[in-house]
Amino acid sequence: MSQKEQIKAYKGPAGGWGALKAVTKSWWGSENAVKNIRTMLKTNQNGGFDCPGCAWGESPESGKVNFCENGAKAVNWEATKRLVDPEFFSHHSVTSMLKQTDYWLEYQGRITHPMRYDAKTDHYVPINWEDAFELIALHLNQLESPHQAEFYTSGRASNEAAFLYQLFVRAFGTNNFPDCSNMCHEASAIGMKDTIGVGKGTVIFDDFEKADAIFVIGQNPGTNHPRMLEPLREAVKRGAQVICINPLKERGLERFQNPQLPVEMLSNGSAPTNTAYIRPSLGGDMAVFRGIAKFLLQWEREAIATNGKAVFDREFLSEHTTGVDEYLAEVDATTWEHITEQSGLELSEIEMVASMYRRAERVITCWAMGLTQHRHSVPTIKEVANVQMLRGNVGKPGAGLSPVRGHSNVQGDRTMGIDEKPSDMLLDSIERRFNFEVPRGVGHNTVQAIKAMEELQSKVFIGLGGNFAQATPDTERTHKAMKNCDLTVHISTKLNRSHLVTGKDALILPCLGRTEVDTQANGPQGVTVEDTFSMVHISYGQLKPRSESLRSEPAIIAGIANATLGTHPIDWNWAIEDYDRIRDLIADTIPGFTNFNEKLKNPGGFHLVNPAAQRTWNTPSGKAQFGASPLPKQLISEAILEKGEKPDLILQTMRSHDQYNTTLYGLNDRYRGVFGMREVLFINEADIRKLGFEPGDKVDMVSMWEDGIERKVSGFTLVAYDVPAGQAAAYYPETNPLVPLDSYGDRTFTPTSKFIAIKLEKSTSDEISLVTSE
Ligand SMILES: Nc1nc2c(c(=O)[nH]1)N[C@H]1C(S)=C(S)[C@@H](COP(=O)(O)OP(=O)(O)OC[C@H]3O[C@@H](n4cnc5c(=O)[nH]c(N)nc54)[C@H](O)[C@@H]3O)O[C@H]1N2
Ligand SMILES: Nc1nc2c(c(=O)[nH]1)N[C@H]1C(S)=C(S)[C@@H](COP(=O)(O)OP(=O)(O)OC[C@H]3O[C@@H](n4cnc5c(=O)[nH]c(N)nc54)[C@H](O)[C@@H]3O)O[C@H]1N2
Ligand SMILES: [Mo]
Repeated sequence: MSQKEQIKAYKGPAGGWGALKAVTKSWWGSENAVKNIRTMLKTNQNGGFDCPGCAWGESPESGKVNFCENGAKAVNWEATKRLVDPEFFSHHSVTSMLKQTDYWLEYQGRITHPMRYDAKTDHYVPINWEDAFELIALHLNQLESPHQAEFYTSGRASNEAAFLYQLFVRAFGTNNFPDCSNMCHEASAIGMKDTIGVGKGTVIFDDFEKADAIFVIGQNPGTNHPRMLEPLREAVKRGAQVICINPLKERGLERFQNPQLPVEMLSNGSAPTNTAYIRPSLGGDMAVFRGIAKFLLQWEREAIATNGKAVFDREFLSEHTTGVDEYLAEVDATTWEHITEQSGLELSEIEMVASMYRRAERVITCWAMGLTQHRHSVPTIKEVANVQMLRGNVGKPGAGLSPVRGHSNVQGDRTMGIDEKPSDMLLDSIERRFNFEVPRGVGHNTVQAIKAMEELQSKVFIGLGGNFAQATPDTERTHKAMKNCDLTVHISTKLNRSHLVTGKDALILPCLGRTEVDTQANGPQGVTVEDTFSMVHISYGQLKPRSESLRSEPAIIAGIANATLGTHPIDWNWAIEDYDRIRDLIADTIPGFTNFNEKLKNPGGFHLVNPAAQRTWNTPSGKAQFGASPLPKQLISEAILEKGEKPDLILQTMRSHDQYNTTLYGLNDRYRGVFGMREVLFINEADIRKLGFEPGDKVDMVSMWEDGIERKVSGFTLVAYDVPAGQAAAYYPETNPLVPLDSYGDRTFTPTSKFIAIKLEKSTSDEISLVTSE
């Protein structure tokens, strides 16, 4: 492909024929087409399986067949006919596979047998399940302390798997639960807990139909939550405001054509998905919301002076909140100059958005990684909550806070106790139910787990799903840390780079995917998940398992637990004979799950009550609490500035349309007009020239950090793109080597993947970096 063919502006709406074409292609591409169409139709329907894509929810009443292009890709990717079997491993040494791209690795298909790394031959060789479990038990039981093991979880694990896993790990004796959530919505959980007393979103699907205004902040739903586009454009249609805050003009946030509406498809119609679009600097959102608050305060004072209509919801403020005076004093103390400088916006733009906010009686604020992956993400999210509270936009229909979750069960995993800093309530409850002394100390999060392995303190790594080696920051350093381990274990569906970054001993344990029938002693089993709106529902796999040797996640956890702990504190093998038994244990332990099995009979599942949505505040004061933080003085680390260096650009790392986190379905990014390549840097054309380059040139990126270590990726093509000056964007995981391990959010430890200070250099080689660990 010539460069001209690789970079082409995309003119159509999001969704539409492009999406339908992509779905069809993905059906054929999976080499399992007919069955997939049948199973697709069951996605998100009662009796079918839950889409293994994103965590967006549906109205249980809608009864529609709900799926999207990227959900189809996720299903087909899992249902592939290609197999990674023992013969495959006999042909490919670990060293040879390390030279392949991430795309190639996963494309090889589903792993069929448990495998053990043989360092002498540098090949993975088959091992039977019982021997694999014994090997893990041997390693775990010879540790000096249970805190020398790390137990990672990715957000696809079901509630049943997650509950068993945390019970096993706590019975083993540690709270070392690094998880993908540490890199994802950690700031949302902390920020909301501080303010409204609960770390989950307060809205449900139906609220979107009632809102007068919806904010979509730092989120790209056209790619990452496509089913969200329909409620957005419906909102625009009925005259509500949809206000997008994003430095990039994302296609899905501009226009959408619904592939499930024949008339619209045939007439090639499409509808707008926003009524206003403002484009702040990376990390400038707290300043935007501080600006909105400052306008509201100004208008409230004018209203008081003229006896006009109140701007604030005074009743809500006095009855339900504390700290509003301190907060407003902080708003007064923030200067307009600071707000415009940090937000990168004109004051008139903030004023426009503030007046839209003011005119709406019911406002929902949605956000994702653009807000959570910054150093000051917790105060940013609190600022969004502050603004919402000023007008009582929490705990009433059509209004609320809506962090839009990533992985399909990332929220459920936390509910089940995958948490390195568990509440006493959870621990007390486990102790009461299972009669053992649970570990009380705070365990390791993702960043701390990497450091513990680096320092040889942690010696065993077990991953329940995910791709730890590639999803985490500072790739070279992280790979070295993992290689220090005595044992690495990955419970996975597909081959990925984490399997190749082996400890002295290493295992791959292949599991069933959510699309597959899970048969245990008492017959086929369903598993449950919780979506972003706290709806819990059951999911039944439909496809025949890709290999007879696969085991379910709960069965694998039970195998490891049984080998390590025997029948303490439960008979693990008994528990997995029928997952109703696991759900009964959950019902006894986790608040909101009483009569769990009974409640699941309800079509569409059941809703976990969110106290804040009912205006009950589980905070120390018993009220919703304003947080009064000053805006950061500046966003770039002081230590970098002190060195007298200035970055060329601030880089954000994001997802293309053809990927699911570290899983790459293809090399295109249709809506951004990039085809057949991923090593691209989106940058403003004027910036390209200012820095002495031409569009299409190849560059190396070097990130700047306090420790003076050189972090570099090579061979990225400059793409002239509509990005605000001084910013750039590139894909993750290729850019993860640039993210310093110590550059993380205050209190969250979330790597600052949306704010990396970089310099550009003319590319020294034609080679592109593959993110390998050689
Ligand atoms: N198909 C598909 N679906 C997915 C995923 C996937 O990889 N593929 N991943 C899943 C997961 S785990 C997650 S967490 C979600 C992720 O969903 P998103 O958060 O939508 O994912 P990103 O691609 O990281 O996009 C971040 C968006 O925020 C904008 N942004 C970046 N920095 C800033 C900033 O400082 N301020 C503002 N206002 N905007 C900013 C970017 O321009 C981009 O549009 O999606 C989930 N769903
Ligand atoms: N630079 C940068 N880094 C980031 C981000 C970013 O925006 N920028 N985003 C962060 C975010 S939001 C997240 S959530 C993390 C994601 O981090 P992870 O959740 O660790 O990564 P994934 O790529 O989702 O994991 C993919 C692997 O999961 C396995 N898998 C798939 N399905 C199943 C299943 O059903 N069961 C099991 N056991 N395994 C399965 C497959 O083997 C596949 O290779 O990455 C984070 N890292
Ligand atoms: Mo995520």
